Amino acid sequence: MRVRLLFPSWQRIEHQTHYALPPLGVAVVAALTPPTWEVAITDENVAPVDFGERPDLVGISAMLVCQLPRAFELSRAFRERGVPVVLGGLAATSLADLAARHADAVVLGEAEGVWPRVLEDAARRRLRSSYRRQDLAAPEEIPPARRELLDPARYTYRGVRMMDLLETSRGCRFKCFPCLVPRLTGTCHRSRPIGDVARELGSLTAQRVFIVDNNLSQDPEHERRLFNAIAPAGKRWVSHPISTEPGTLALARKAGCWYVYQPIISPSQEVRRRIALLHDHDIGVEGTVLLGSDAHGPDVFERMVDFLLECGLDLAEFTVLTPFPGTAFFDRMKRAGRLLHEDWTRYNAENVVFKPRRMTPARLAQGYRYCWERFYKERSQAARMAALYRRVSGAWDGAIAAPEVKVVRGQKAGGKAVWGKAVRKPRPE
Ligand code: B12
Repeated sequence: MRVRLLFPSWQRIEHQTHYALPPLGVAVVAALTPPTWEVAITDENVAPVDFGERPDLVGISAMLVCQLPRAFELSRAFRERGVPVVLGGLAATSLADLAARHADAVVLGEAEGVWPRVLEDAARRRLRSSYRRQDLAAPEEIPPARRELLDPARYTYRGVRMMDLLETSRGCRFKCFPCLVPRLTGTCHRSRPIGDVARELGSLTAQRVFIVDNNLSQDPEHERRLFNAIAPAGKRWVSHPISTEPGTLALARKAGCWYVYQPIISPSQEVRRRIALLHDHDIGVEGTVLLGSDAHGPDVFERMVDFLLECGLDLAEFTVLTPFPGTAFFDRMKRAGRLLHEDWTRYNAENVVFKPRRMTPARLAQGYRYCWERFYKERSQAARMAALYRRVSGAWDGAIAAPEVKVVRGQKAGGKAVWGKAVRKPRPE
């Protein structure tokens, strides 16, 4: 029996650098596939889907809601050819009823403990319409992902190998209002056995890694043990927030912490303090800046950018606050009649999809563009990125900031913003 797993493409955000990372969800699902099934993966972001293929089952992963419409198109194409389709992933779970209308079966939540059962039913041609385990997966059940099914040569940016993804835990005890994760993977922090994580990290072929956990600072003692255990792998990694207790920061740096994402919703002393502490430990900071909260008026944009520049933030990713389905924020906006539409392709944090409280949607959209342009006016994204690369290794400087690479921000190619035109052959790290 053969199963093909698909990761649908989605429209990239104009101002962001356009790159692809090897998807983790499908690689974990592949690892959960029993040996009686032959499994293969297509990430449509880097390779075309072969519609001529006739596997016994297609599994489609929808992580972002803006991926869902494409997931449904792919599903329809295979079902029309007589191939049963199972949908799974965070976005499919958060819009379960809609997803169920577009597939033979939907897997809600985690695949651990469920996927082998789906395959058994598929083999007997007795798929149920939906599958969901009652409890959350024990962290020991999370297998090492089958990344070898994804071709690393396809995941490069300007010739440099992109990061591999790794998870060390699931769930999040912080219930931040715009975040989907606690609702879907629980508010209990489930850490994988540290030995499993260290082994998996050591086995990665990429030198740089994105640790995708929601927040590593949820259990500071575990965090310190984790950092000690992963240090020998010699990788450089990026993550969501870590503890800023100085002892832990020193350990993080020794363990290879390169930069961390810092959510920023308002200019505050706490944000300033965190950035300074991380910089003191030679760890970079990329701000994920959310614009359009109920507290934000039309004056927020200028204040925000001035503040970020003054704090010396390394990189900023501006996002329009978005009520993603599955969050309490979405429910609140819907109840209040503040959603402008439910066109999921536009729920990507680049478009205004709800009525802000203290300004018009058009003003928010304009302010969002202003922030991108103003923050990167004096130092382009490419220059800032290059500076960040220099923090990890001089070896990468040439690949990223070579003088002959002419970087033209905002230049359009086929409707998309590009950074520069240089195309290089992938080089080993
Ligand atoms: C990695 C990541 C990214 C990467 C994705 C790279 C890649 N190739 O995968 C990048 C950096 C590109 C990214 C971008 C964005 N992201 Co993101 N991202 C994540 C993150 C941190 C991890 C996802 C992951 O790998 N998890 C680990 C795997 C193992 O879990 P999983 O995918 O859920 O898979 C499990 C199950 O869902 C299931 N499953 C999955 N697929 C399938 C398929 C089948 C057939 C079955 C049966 C089961 C199944 O089984 C797996 C094992 O249990 C999540 C947060 C999170 N913790 O999940 C946010 C998250 C998915 N991102 C989010 C957001 C908001 C964004 C951005 C919009 C942010 C921004 N403003 O830029 C952008 C996209 C913008 C754009 N248009 O380009 C939101 C989701 C929003 C939404 N509902 O659409 C999340 C949930 C973060 C959050 N806190 O809310 N992201």
